[in-house]
Amino acid sequence: MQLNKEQLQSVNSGGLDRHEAEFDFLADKLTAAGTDVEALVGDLADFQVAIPSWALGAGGTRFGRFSFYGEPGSLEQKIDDVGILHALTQTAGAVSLHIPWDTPTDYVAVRERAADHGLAFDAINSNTFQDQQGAAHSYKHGSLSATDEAAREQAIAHNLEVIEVGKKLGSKSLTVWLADGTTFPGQRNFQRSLVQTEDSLKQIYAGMPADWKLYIEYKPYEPNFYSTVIQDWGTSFMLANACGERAYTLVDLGHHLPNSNIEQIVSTLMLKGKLGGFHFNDSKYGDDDLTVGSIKPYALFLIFNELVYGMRNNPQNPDLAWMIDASHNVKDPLEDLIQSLEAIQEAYAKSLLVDQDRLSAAQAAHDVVECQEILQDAYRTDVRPLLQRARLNRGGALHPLRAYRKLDVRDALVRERGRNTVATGL
Ligand SMILES: [Mn+2]
Repeated sequence: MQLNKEQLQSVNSGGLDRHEAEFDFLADKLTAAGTDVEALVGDLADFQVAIPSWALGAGGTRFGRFSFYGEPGSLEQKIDDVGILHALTQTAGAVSLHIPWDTPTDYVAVRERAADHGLAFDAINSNTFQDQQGAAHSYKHGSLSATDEAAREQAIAHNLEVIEVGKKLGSKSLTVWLADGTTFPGQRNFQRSLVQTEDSLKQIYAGMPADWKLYIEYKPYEPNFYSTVIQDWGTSFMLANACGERAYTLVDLGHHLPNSNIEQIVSTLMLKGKLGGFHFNDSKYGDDDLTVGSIKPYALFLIFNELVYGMRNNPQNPDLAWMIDASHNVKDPLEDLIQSLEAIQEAYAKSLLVDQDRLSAAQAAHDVVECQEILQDAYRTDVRPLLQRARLNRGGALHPLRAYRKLDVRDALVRERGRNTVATGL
């Protein structure tokens, strides 16, 4: 299934006059305050976020899984779903695959299908957190950190195979997230686990093409509840440095202990030129995988403020790989992703409004109140007309969620795929 420009134009038409009025009102105000509105809208239109293949179906918890109707049952259908998101929002221009869940059978056809939707293949993800059917060795007691040499070799070989898949699709980076760790004190030797992991990552790094990047994700707990081998940004940063220049830390918003200062983490990493990728989601308690911006939108804005500062002031840091990493248990996955994309664009737009020169002057004058005012003034601005303009300029939907419902996209998917579907890989 594919949405075309005519369908979008017809659902947009009724709302254009109101949009025009709201945009002009906001643009006048921002221009008077010294903002280059056209440049800002251009920045928003250029901002693209990858959608992971596993976010297109209903996820589950360790207690159960309730599937959603019309879920994509193949890689081709997953690409179609991201195509729908991109047509509506014009900000989901890439897909992030997971191997072995998404191993293509026909690479040419898969590449053509993605190109048809205007999609690129972003970072590719390996999986050593579960045993695959017919695998010779189990990851029950670790993969890249395993003391069992055969299991460790198998995990390294899997990552090298994932790189080969990515090469054929045009990916330029590999993301490694390790579930390795322990659930009970004394279960394993911390130092040995770390040494093994570093050695494994170095072997994977050595197997990457010269224009590829390695992203090392971290997480403090879960599925192991006493220790995780790559538990925090410091450990990831240390391992990235040990691997080499093209290895970076990847920050996932949900992979922190409560109240961690994530904006300071991204700031430090960008200063050191070592922030490679970013996974968006939101959480109340832990790695909840909730819709971006649904719980702590101000924290998201503060993080974006540091990301924008880094993008402007830290040429030593590479362009970032942006991805949504979320799971949907009660919502239509596509509606949830539309909400997430909107929240990301909103936080980005607001952070672009922060007057960095004024903030710098207020900081120098130790005017703490003024510093807070500058940030909150940007945060309190309703930037949605700017997001709408960026989408319209690229031929997207004025209101993506309303358009999705008006065009009965989910019904069309159910007609095409059936009601009792389960997304592959979940
Ligand atoms: Mn993640």
